Amino acid sequence: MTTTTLDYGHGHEHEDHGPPRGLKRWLFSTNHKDIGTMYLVFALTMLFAGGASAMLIRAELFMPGLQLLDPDLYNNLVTNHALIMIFGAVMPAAAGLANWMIPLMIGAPDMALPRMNNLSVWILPAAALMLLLSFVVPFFPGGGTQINTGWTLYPPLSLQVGMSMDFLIFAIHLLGISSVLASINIIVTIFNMRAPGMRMMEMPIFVWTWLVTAFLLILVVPVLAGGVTMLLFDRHFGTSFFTAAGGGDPVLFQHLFWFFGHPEVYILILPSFGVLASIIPTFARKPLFGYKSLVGAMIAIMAIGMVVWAHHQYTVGMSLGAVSYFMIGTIIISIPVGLMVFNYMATMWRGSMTFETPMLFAVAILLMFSFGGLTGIMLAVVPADMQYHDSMFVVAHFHYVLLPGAVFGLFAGVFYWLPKWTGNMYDERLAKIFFWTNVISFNITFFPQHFIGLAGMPRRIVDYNVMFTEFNVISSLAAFVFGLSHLLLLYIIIKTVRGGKKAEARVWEGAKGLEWELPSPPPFHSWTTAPQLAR
Ligand code: CU1
Repeated sequence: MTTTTLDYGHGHEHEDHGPPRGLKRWLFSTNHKDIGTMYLVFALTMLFAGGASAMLIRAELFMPGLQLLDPDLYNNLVTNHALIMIFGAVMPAAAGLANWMIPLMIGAPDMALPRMNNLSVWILPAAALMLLLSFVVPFFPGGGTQINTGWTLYPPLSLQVGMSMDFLIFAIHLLGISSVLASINIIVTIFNMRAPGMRMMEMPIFVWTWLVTAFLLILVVPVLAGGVTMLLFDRHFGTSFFTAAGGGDPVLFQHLFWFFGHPEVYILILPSFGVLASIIPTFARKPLFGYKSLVGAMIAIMAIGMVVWAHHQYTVGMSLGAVSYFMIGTIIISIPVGLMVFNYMATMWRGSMTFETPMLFAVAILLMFSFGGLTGIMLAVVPADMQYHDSMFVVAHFHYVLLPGAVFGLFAGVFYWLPKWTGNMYDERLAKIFFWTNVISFNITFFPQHFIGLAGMPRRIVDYNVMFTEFNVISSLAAFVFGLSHLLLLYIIIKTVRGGKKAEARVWEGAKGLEWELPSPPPFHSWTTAPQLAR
């Protein structure tokens, strides 16, 4: 029998038993589970960083005339809140679930490119440092002005920002490299590492959602990288891509940004919808409804989602033909998205449902996400959007899309899989308290913003008219509860990781979904014929 000697530079005499421990275990990790954990820890850290900026934003908007923050600092916080939540919290958390679950779901020993996997995750702290620098540099002497553009970084304003914009552009480059590497890894893993006999149309839907997401990322992230690189060239190297004085066009940047920005919404949402496809059959004790149509819907979302971007720019003065096309395309997207929601509801139909925390989140997600979808249709309509554009209504809309559609789905996935990851059961009572506090305070925070938006309160402005006071007070108070509720989430997770009741082998008692979802490899001949696989 051969034993492997692992030498990490210690020059130790003894044979090494097992994988490296301590810091080296994480630093040099090529293990999909450890890397998944690192993604999740990073995401949780960023959730609190992005949450802190949200708390400051809501504190500033608590009352008109407060002016706790300098207006540029306020807009800097708006910028950072978005970037940290999107690139720091949601995408890495989804990547954490992908790393943990995709190899397990397709019966692979690990990701296909484990060392690249290590690189993908360890680029993130560097990118976070660049983001942090972009935020704090203006506070040092000679640091220039703050990033007051919002995450959309539109020129000409972004051409006038000081050196913090350069740090931000570099952060976006790093985050983009990390995402593209991770996407390549996921695609190669899914195409090449499935258990023998497992066909594409037999993969769990979570794997499918990630396959589509990975393709979307590879298609659109380089366009954002190109856009911000052109911005960098305009800022420092004398080009005029976006400056009218040099023959350029600032609206070109908007097209490049939203060519990335709209599909990005699906990048954030699809992995969470994959989580729902795992959770709902388990707690409804029924097979997933309409597997093939779900795969088809996702591919349709990817295809149509890439050609509707300019619905974010109706007010820049496009031709009637152009805005009509983008309006119709956007409305058509609601069909495959609605189909996914329908299939999940049909899965629940006449199921013997129980409402453990993951399922509570799943049901709440379908309700609230559908509401965000409906306000999305309102915003897609050109003449109406002329009124809603850049109002708090838009803020309310996309928070109803992204919290239920992305963040809550990730929470649900964490609760669903924590017992599998840690071997311990989370505290169901505390988790339910978290669910209700979280979801109720979320709704009280964002629902009133529809009203003040429709009444004319603009977004990304540090102060507002007294007529909007009441709803802003309600929104801020609920936001503080919402923010604090995540401390309970942190407590529940730490408690589960450190111990607690041992999870049973079949965590979700009598759950049918788990059988096909987490295969302890069945005999190959039964792979395709097992009744659990027949959908
Ligand atoms: Cu969009």
